[in-house]
Amino acid sequence: MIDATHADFLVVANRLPVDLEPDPEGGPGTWHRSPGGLVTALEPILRHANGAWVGWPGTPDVDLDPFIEDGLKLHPVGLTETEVAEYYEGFSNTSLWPLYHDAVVTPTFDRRWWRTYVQVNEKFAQAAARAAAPGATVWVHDYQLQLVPRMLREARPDLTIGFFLHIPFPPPELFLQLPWRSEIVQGLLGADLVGFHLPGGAENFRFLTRRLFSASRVGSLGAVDTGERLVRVGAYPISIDSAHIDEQSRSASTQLRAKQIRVELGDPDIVLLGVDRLDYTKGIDIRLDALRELLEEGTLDPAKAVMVQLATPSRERLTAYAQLRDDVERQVGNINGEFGRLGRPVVHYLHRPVDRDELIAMYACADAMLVTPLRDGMNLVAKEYVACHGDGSGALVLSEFAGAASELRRAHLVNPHDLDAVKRAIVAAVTEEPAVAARRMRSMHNQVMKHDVDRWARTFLDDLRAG
Ligand code: ADQ
Repeated sequence: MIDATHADFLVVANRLPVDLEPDPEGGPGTWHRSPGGLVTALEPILRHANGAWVGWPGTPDVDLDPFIEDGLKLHPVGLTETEVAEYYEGFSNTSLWPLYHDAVVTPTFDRRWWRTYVQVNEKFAQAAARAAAPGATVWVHDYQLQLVPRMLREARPDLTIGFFLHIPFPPPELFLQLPWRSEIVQGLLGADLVGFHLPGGAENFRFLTRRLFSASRVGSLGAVDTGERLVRVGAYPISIDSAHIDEQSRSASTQLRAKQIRVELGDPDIVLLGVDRLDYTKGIDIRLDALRELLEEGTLDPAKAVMVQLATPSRERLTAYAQLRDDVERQVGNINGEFGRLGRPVVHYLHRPVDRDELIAMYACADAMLVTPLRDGMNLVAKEYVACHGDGSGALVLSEFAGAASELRRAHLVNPHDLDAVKRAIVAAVTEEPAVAARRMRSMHNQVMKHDVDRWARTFLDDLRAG
């Protein structure tokens, strides 16, 4: 058991950066690091700043004391099966997630889910209040925990509290549909600094503080004055561990594996790639529709082009996700049934996570990356692909509605609702003159190398502490 009271820097997120793998024999189970940009970026800061992480260990109905794993201090927040169903699957992922992503699936508002969301946010706030040293800095993450800043401030007014939203913050006319809109905005206003990926999200939030609480805007920093306190609001586009990915993509072993993958795919002229959580916001169906039409018209030759679609299982107990899986798998089956040959499908579809080395080799191998979300806070996949093509190879088709589009301006930008435009963008990506394509990729590569996840975290934390 560790001393639970003395972290000077605390990260609070729905999930701990480790997963508990249950022991089939009924033993205590083992911990595995969950790879993710956030933990990679924050780990050095956590280690140097006497930091700790508060989060759910990913398995319901386990009650754990704070512990240290691989040198990181972790404070588990236990959730019951009902809390997972109502706070996480219900309010977070069936109310907020679709509402914040332009209501591409109709959000469901359920008063019981809301009450559980409040109750679980209170649990997280209390765990953070117990773990933080006097005057500590606390960084709260994402849409599952929007009430925590205010709850935590009430319990611990001595703390400096930051909040970052990893998904888009919707336009006011959508947000105002939420029956608990005032409570959510009040919750966020408990922070000293509220961060979004894009200036548009920050502006939407500022508008709501004026509309709901008559808060006034102050100064050029975009702070809002609640009457009691100043709350700063800003845009902090997240990124990736660019140098590491760049280096790994250039290594001999990655390059060799990339060549092998191409051979395993039947040595096609064109390899298209999609990498996503299997989520209805990601537009996987759109790119498959575009591919099918390009094959039907003969613009792409099934003997020469293949597509690899990696789809990590996600939120599988939710109806919209089960439906999406059925739809995507039917589309893949249709395309392969019609255009594949023995031993040579057109779409290679893997419904599972792929290990990091293999993923980097796939990025390196792909001639064009298809990133076509209907709405996405940032989209790290687009940046990871770009980081793997510092040599100027490859091409990126990118939805205008991914946050990444505001930085990756030289991508083949596309409106994912316009199927003809998606088709044109794919064709442009695979036919562009190599020298022109290389200029695009190099310029985006420079951008991603300069703006990495470390810079993102430090900028946010510097601004938070400067307040
Ligand atoms: P996500 O919606 O999960 O993140 P994204 O930003 O693309 O979307 O991150 C996904 C991560 O998972 C990437 O690092 C990717 O490499 C990895 N991944 C996806 N499929 C994989 C597979 N089959 N195998 C292995 N790895 C896979 C949310 C928001 C985004 C925002 C991030 C960070 O929805 O908009 O960019 O948080 O803020």
